[in-house]
Amino acid sequence: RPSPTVKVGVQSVPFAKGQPKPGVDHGPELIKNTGFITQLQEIGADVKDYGAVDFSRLPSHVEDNGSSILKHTGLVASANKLISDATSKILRDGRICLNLGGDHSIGIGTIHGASEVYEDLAVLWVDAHADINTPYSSWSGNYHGMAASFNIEEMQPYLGKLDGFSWMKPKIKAKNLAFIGLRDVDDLERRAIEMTGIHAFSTKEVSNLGIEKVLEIALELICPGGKRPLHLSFDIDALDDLEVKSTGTPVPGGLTLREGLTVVEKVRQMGNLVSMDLVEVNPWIGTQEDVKRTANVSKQLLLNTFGPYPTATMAYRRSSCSQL
Ligand code: 4U7
Ligand code: MN
Ligand code: MN
Ligand code: MN
Repeated sequence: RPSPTVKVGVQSVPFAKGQPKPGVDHGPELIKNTGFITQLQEIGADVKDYGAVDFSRLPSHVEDNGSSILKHTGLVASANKLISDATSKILRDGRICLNLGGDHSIGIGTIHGASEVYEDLAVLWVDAHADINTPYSSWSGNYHGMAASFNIEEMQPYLGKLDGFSWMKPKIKAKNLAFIGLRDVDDLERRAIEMTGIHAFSTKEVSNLGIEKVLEIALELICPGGKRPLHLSFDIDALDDLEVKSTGTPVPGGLTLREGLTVVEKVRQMGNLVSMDLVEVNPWIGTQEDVKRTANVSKQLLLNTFGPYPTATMAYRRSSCSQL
């Protein structure tokens, strides 16, 4: 149980060009409008809102290199430089950096920024997808499906030289990264995982072992004894498509909300979280009801990550006790 004075810095990262569907840049707004910041403050957390990463100087449109299927390489590269710097700044203020996406391509910058400040960073990547395509293996050309590759040392030989990314200093070791929730992985991504030795727990492992056990194993592998600083990259599509409909690439058969809450509770208990992404929430997808539900699920996740006690669990206990 962390001290109630957990210090968090929240930044909106309204970036959508890592994938083709409009609206994901409005994710931060939707999540903030749930009032989770005020609610955390009311239960004693020290939460500061840093506003949005300033993309105003990015060109709104850059012509893509027509000979490549890769989409918006230049924009993704320069946006992530800004994201990396903004993340480092919040961490140097002594706060846990919470990044509200935006599509998952922002993970390139958030993890980079965190790894600049914290040496030996471990990464827990909770997602239906492994996001470990490279500019050569990706068939979609969407950078949100390549975001994990960029910061991994062992992946560098496969990335090639890309215009705009020369500022990056990749510092994450494959053995310090774990995936949880995988159920839609491309063939070449599977090869990348096997080749580099990244730890991967699919939804099959979650049903076989249970989420508690999976987390115990994964966290002990990437940060033995809880001693390494941890970045949690939480793609909302890790959760089942019945829980979360307002996201660009939903996949059936995912984690339940309770399993998702257990992920963040375990991470909180370990006490070494330094930064977190919550990404791929898209309020322009689904019905009004779908959007409301997705927003509420996001809020529950964040309350359970930073709240001094597991709110959902307590609420559940209270209501079930009253029935005894
Ligand atoms: B997300 C995909 F091909 N693998 O590369 C790709 F299936 O951030 C999907 O996890 C990527 O939502 C999904 O485009 C990216 C595809
Ligand atoms: Mn995903
Ligand atoms: Mn993702
Ligand atoms: Mn997605």
